[in-house]
Amino acid sequence: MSTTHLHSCTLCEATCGITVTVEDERVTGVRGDPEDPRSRGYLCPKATALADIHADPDRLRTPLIRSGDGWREAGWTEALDHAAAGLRAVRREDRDALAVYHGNPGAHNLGAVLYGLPFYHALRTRNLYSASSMDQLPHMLAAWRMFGHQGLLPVPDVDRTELFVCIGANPLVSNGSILTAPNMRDRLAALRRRGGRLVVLDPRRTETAAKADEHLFIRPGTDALLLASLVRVLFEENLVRASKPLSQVDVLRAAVREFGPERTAPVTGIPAATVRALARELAASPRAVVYGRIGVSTQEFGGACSWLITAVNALTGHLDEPGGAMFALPAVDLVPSAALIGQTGSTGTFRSRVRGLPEVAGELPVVALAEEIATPGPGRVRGLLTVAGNPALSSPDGSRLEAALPGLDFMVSVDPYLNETTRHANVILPPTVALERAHYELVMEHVAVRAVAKYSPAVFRRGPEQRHDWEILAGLATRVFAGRLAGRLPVPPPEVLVDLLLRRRRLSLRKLRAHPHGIDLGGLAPRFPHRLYTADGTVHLAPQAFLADLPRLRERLEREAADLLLIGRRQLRDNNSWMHNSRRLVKGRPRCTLLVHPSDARRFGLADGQRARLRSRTGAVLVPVEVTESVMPGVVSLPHGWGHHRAGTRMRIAEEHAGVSLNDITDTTFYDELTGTAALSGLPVSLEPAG
Ligand SMILES: Nc1nc2c(c(=O)[nH]1)N[C@H]1C(S)=C(S)[C@@H](COP(=O)(O)OP(=O)(O)OC[C@H]3O[C@@H](n4cnc5c(=O)[nH]c(N)nc54)[C@H](O)[C@@H]3O)O[C@H]1N2
Ligand SMILES: Nc1nc2c(c(=O)[nH]1)N[C@H]1C(S)=C(S)[C@@H](COP(=O)(O)OP(=O)(O)OC[C@H]3O[C@@H](n4cnc5c(=O)[nH]c(N)nc54)[C@H](O)[C@@H]3O)O[C@H]1N2
Ligand code: SF4
Ligand SMILES: [Mo]
Repeated sequence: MSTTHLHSCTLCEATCGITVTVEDERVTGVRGDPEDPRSRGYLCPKATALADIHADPDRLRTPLIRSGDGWREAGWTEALDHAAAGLRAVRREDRDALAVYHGNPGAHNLGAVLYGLPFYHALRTRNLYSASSMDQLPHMLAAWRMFGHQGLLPVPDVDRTELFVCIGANPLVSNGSILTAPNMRDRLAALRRRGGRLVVLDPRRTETAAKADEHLFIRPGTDALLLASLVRVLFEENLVRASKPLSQVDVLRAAVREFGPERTAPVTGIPAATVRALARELAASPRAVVYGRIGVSTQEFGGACSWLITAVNALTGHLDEPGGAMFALPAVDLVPSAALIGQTGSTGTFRSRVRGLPEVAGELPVVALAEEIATPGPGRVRGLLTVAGNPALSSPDGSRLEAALPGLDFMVSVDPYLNETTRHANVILPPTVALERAHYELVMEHVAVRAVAKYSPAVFRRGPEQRHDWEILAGLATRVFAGRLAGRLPVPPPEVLVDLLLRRRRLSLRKLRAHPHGIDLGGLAPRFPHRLYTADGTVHLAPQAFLADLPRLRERLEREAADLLLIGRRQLRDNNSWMHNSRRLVKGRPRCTLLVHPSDARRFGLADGQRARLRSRTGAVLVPVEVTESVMPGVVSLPHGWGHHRAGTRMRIAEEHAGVSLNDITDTTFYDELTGTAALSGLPVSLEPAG
């Protein structure tokens, strides 16, 4: 007998509504739900892989405890007791000796959000790390300094804008980031149909750039210079048209004076006339928006980029205005709740032990993790809890981190796979996966172009031997804090908390169950001034911390740049590092290739298909070369998340398509000094034919 279930795909930020058909405990189809108010039937090829993950024989379903050189399966009580005892022993004398790293899928997981985050904070360790410092921290810091709250992340109003300037993002492949807007292909096509323009600034002619009206090749890591020039032209040509209360306008004017477009053009590669034309067009368009994502946040000047993008939007009257950069209003709004408990943002309240790197948003930057484990002395990290993260492949200089992990006294991983990271653990606690658990989208709703309240029950009942992330995290938390009492402490399921949170918007779980496609709560609308959290009710255009970073940017103007820079690349059928064990996602031509411009291929004596040695300060990888004009001269591109050849993992399909890990050659000393965010893009490299 076949049954049909409504759910949401939680693999990426788009959070598409899906219809899953099941026969005999097997998924027979995953389709887009045409009645989902936001995704309206859209799906990308990854959604069907939800079925592969569910059925994957390599996926762990019972805990593993390290035993000699191998593993033994254990029951949950034993595994949780063992894990908690190990964690307790590590933090007995020094709370900071226990580090936590939590990764990306945790943000798409109701149980991990509700039970993980409070647990990590309750551990009161300074050594709290996450994927944020390889991702959106610069956006958060800019939001905090400019709007008074790190959770107020601007979302481009893509459905109403007439000029979409997309810098360092490839939404046609990533499906949008800090932009929950499924089906970007149709949305961008609609923009052009209504006479609007799409302008893309990217060192690679991406899938999005190929659909744009204008694509500008920009040299990696120089966007902040271009943005400073844009701001300067706005002032110089009297194009400022602010519509919201702004402060520090004159300070900003003075700060960007030295970044004239004629001066930055030779460094960015964008001619001064183009910068001027873009500034005029932004100012003249009634509805326009500048949007930047990973390409601008995970680079040397990530903080400056995020700041200046918002400054441009504000100065041209496109902040909190239809068609501009706006703010979502989710059914469960965690922004005021966080403000209520004083969590609007922070930096520098403490520092990392070894390099003295400042905390941002309560976390230390991931570029500090390996050295905190490897450097001897008081305060050394001796234990690690990883939850939904694979820093061995995802974090800069991952191989160095891996080399440090055996030096830990104890490591626990909450993860469904025995992979490059979890193979170092003492205990692996495998949770259920997406189709086995209920979902309510708490996090992405804060960056969605339409607010939708949707609850989906699990498609499959979890096996009696399985546990959800929330059960595992609550099980660990109670054992770490309450010791022997643990088993007897009742913990409410996430549904109880969601129901409570929903009631503040006169919604309830019951009501949501009656509307299984989701309840549409409307699109983006102006939110200022009541949603501003600055003390004076204005947008701060020139926060001191950002001004203080400008000398570093000025130095970039004068620096002799390396002649070959590495950038990353996301591909439609990848999801960072962890979905390569799905046959349908990895089949076809090997995708872990290095894109090289023909002029560079000639210069380094390389031909298409040949293997090359790509070297950085930290290491080298051997990669097949793809010669193409889609990257700019002086830039090479390699996707991240590959490198599945490590011994001792259990992902048989991924191993057959191993590729190499880009993060084997990235560098923990290359980061944005303002925000601590890893600079994963714009890394100086060299290239030569391999043997
Ligand atoms: N060079 C380079 N590096 C990058 C990036 C880049 O662009 N270039 N991008 C960065 C970005 S933006 C990010 S977000 C990070 C991601 O960094 P991470 O989050 O560390 O890495 P992922 O590859 O997403 O690994 C996710 C892990 O979670 C596990 N997992 C999957 N589902 C679940 C679940 O439901 N519960 C639990 N407990 N575990 C689960 C998977 O098995 C896997 O081990 O990578 C960063 N690294
Ligand atoms: N298919 C797929 N979708 C994903 C993911 C995935 O791994 N695969 N990961 C998810 C995650 S965790 C995230 S955070 C989002 C990211 O979402 P996006 O940011 O949209 O994704 P990317 O494809 O990394 O886009 C970054 C772009 O920046 C460009 N770039 C690199 N360096 C520079 C630079 O210095 N300046 C400029 N202007 N551009 C630069 C790159 O060429 C690339 O096109 O995607 C999410 N969606
Ligand atoms: S775009 Fe693809 S991966 Fe992302 S939520 Fe939608 S179906 Fe899932
Ligand atoms: Mo990310």
